Amino acid sequence: MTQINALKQSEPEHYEDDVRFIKDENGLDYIEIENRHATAKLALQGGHVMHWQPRHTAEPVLWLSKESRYETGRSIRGGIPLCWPWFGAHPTDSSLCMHGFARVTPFSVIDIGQMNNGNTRVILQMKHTENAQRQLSYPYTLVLTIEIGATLSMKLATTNRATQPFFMGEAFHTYFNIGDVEKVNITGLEDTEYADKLLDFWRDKQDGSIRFNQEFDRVYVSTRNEVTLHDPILNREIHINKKGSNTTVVWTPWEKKAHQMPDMPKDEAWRNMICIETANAMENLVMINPGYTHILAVEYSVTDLQ
Ligand code: TA6
Repeated sequence: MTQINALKQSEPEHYEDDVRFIKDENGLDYIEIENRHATAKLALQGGHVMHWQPRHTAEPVLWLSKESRYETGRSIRGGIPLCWPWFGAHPTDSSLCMHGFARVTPFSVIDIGQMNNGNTRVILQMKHTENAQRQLSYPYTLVLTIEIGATLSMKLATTNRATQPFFMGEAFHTYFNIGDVEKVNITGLEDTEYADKLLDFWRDKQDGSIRFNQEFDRVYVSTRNEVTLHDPILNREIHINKKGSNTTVVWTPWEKKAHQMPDMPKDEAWRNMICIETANAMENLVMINPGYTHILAVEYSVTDLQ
């Protein structure tokens, strides 16, 4: 093993676990986490994981727009936005915001602590704000459990507290940090049916692995497959393993659409992100019976290539 690899692979001998609570000038709350396996940062608004970097890999795993705005009621561009209780446009009311309201709703900290394996576990619960109640009057609880270590585990638990069934859509709308969108490829969705949002939801089957040379926005349905993002520039693979999800969404805005988005940089930064989203959408909506809980779960891991 070369000296550099030896340094990169080694973990600090004695590392103090560290959790810092921060409030910014807009009054938004964040938690910064350092443990012997990784560093992370999350915003309490939206239960939004903004940053995660295992110590063994040279670059952050999540992409975060340098033009993102950190304001009450506005979603952060990048990291892992939560789409809940619908994915995409609201099924019947187009006046409601895209991807639901969870990503702009404050979460409270239920628990945070170190685990025996050195990981840090954070448990957050979405608050019942007036804005949330206006958009969804059902009684429910939404709890997000995040485990930060050499892997990143996310579990979004929806409990139906009503007396009738509850239908919903959801996603971890994850932005991955990559070397160049024209150089990466995605495996695990071969032969999977998709709806192409750029072709009025035209249906087709994925032919081989996924590569990019233009805007791409596909909803892969009825798939529980593990997906791997191969990045020859950052010399790593990112593995996405999921449970409780039957949909995987893949999206790059490409240059024109990226430059039309106010919270996306106007330079070539769009090349350094790809969204691979662990979801339940379209024909994969989830029905939760009264008193039951549905969990959307995903685990991210990174393999550094020699
Ligand atoms: O998941 C892909 C997508 O639905 C795209 O169509 C695009 O709208 C993207 O989400 C970002 O949505 P946002 O509301 O975060 O700007």
